[in-house]
Amino acid sequence: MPNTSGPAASTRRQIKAFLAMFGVLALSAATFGQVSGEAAASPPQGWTDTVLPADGTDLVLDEGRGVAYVSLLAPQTVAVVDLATGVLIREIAVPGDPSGMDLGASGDVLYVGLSGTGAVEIIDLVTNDQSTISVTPELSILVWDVLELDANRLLVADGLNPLLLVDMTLNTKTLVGDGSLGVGPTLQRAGAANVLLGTLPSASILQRIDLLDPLLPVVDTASLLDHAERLKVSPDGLTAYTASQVLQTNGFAQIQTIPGAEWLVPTADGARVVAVTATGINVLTSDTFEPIYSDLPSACSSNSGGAPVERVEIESAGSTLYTLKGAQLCADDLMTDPSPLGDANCDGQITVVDVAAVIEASVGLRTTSPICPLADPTSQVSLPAADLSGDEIVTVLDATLLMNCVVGTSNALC
Ligand SMILES: [Ca+2]
Ligand SMILES: [Ca+2]
Repeated sequence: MPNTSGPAASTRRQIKAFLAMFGVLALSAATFGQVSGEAAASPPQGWTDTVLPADGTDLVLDEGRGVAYVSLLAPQTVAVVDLATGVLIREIAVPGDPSGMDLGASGDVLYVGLSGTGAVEIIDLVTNDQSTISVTPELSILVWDVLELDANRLLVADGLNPLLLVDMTLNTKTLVGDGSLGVGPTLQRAGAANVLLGTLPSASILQRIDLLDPLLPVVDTASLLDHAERLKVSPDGLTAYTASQVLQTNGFAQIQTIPGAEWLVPTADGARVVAVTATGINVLTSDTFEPIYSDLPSACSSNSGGAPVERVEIESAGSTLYTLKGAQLCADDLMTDPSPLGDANCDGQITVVDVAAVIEASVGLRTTSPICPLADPTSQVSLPAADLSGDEIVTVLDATLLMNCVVGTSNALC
């Protein structure tokens, strides 16, 4: 029930008087239109989406060199793209169809699975030397993915068989795992003790391999998951993500589902999870899955038609999301507050409604929130959006500055 008397009502009368002073109370928000366009968070400054010579298969970020690697089947090359600008710097030719890739822990070696050739290409990123290791006849020629276990050992997957453990020092090759592995496994490290495999949608199986046992046995299996091939693992190795599911690495008990998510990607600090949906990007806390940002427009989201999203990666600072979609590599800024200055109620428009909200906040009738969207848009304002004066508090000065914006009186802020 709304307040009709007492201090709150008195304050509301003062607010009405304030607004009336500007002669705007009777005017609807629509009269003023939108001062600012829709909230936009992408792409990062200086970035132009990359158009690759062919569809990409895998995406690896090499932040040490400030580049991304994209494997390109048709020209049999690995594209090297500048992470800051999106410029295609060069292509590295490989002797086969490049599939899954892995950047070694040293940061100086790129492993590239070669489908159709039954081999792994090892690219020394310091010297640019290349060498090739055959993984047949133990595996088929359809090498799908490769993962470095340590500087001497690789795990290699083809579409159908157990994995192959390649010891590059001892020059040995050993089949590991078991014959029940599903089709097209994606390999991901999960902490020091585990490797996870996520397979293609036909079975969509997750498996955990115990690295502490020399036989590398499969110790956990879960099936019929939501796109297990989109497997991601939290930095601490304890949480696995499929397209829309959050699971414990150990045993695959489900922690949470995120309806509508097509990809779930944890940030390197473990604090956030980015959910890519058909309509945009949501940033959530990783513990309680509370929204931090919702429906950021994506430069390359899967709703824009054409090729499916093949890979999604976030760089370690958590500020940029890279999306490989067909022959396009896109980047989205995840850190920009999507609420423009003045949009105190986080609805994407700057109107007289925001002025009223800021006045209410200035007299204690609303609390401030550090982020959009607001948990309760009727009792909160976004502090970054409401604080036009930049002094970290919301006062009547902010309301005055905002009113100037809304009525079209220019100031430095609008
Ligand atoms: Ca607004
Ligand atoms: Ca202020």
